[in-house]
Amino acid sequence: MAKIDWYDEFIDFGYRPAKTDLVCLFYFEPEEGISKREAIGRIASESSTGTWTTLFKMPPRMRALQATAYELDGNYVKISYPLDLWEEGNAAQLLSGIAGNIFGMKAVKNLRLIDVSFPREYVRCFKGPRHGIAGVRRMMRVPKRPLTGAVPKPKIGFSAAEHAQIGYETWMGGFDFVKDDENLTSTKFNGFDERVRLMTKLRDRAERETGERKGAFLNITADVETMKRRARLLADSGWNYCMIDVVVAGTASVMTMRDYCSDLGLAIHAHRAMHAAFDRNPKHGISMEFLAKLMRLIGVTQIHTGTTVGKLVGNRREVTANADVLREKRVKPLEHVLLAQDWGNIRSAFPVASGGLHPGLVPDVLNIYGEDIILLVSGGIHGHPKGTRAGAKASMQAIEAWEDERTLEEQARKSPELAQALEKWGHYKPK
Ligand code: CAP
Ligand code: MG
Repeated sequence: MAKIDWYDEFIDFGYRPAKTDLVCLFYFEPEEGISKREAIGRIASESSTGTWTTLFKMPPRMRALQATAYELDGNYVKISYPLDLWEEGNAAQLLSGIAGNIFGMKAVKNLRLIDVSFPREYVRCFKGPRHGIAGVRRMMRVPKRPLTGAVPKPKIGFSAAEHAQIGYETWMGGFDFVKDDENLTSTKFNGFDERVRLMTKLRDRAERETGERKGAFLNITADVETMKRRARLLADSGWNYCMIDVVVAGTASVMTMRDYCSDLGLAIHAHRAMHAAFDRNPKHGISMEFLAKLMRLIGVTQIHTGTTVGKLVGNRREVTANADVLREKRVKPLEHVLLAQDWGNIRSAFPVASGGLHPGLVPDVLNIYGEDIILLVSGGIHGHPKGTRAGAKASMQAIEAWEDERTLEEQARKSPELAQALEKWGHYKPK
């Protein structure tokens, strides 16, 4: 009988990846009745040059474009892809291959893309972040400590004027940034242009009154032409950042906006809303570590990476791995979690810790991340017994305590705002 499929031709345990190959690490579980070999052959085939059946004609040179499953360790497999499969500088095309049809294959019950090691030749075709951590620190004139910010809460519903006023209070409490929430763009009650106009006025006032640089992550997420118009308005109004919901906007539009914003001198705050739809189930989907890596590659300045202690999912191991992927020049491999990555000339990106934080949790977060972090304390400043400004002050006092290696309780003796925050929340971990 004629052979029906050729999946086994995508497996070679003797293969050693070339330096120019792109290597993926997957976790997989075959469907009942399917062997591990059958499963990994299908993953390698469907993500590269294969199809479900043998073909009448195939030019022999096409063999050189096939992916190879070359290392099997329990339910983990490494697959190597020749560089020529991939278009230079096209992250969307990459995802259609290594994170495309394979997630829907009947033969595979669960499949998770854990990490990808990009060869230098591939990395070189991307621009990465325009500023890097050092560039942002220069821009904000904050050489050392964690950078701080807050979202007005409740997350959507304020008028532009109310929003700007809360922003002003946040800045006056000592914070560097005011952030829009992910679902606030331009609404009837809080139009983008009006928000920018009012925020600009109050930013100028806060800068005059404090002598500090004040910034904002204003959410431009929309179709690309609208995002461009909003980015121009921000640059014309003297802002140095914009914010994009990068998962829902998609890699193609983020790449376009990276270039556009870079010409305008704008850094990009990346909110990851929707990430948990594909990274929460540890057996299936795409890891957060890889999303963070992809976003650094295509050039966001910073991206949300979890807190461990706050209200949203993400354990310490994952959060630390995310931070390494974003900040290190050379990422060390970690079994079943990370592959080695040499970033070459790509600049670093900031991790962002947010979600359910308050002053009492600040030292926990900083113990995990260190000081190269954007720390967002939102509900945890607006819920302060004395209001937003006092809440921001309390958070800055908590940072000071951490920097000076004092406990929060010791610091609270000379910092009344922190004392009030601790009275309300203590070290409470929200759910
Ligand atoms: C934080 C936040 C962010 C989350 C997103 C919110 O507010 O603005 O969207 O941090 O999650 O709406 O929840 P709070 P992540 O500080 O008031 O909780 O950072 O994990 O992507
Ligand atoms: Mg939010």
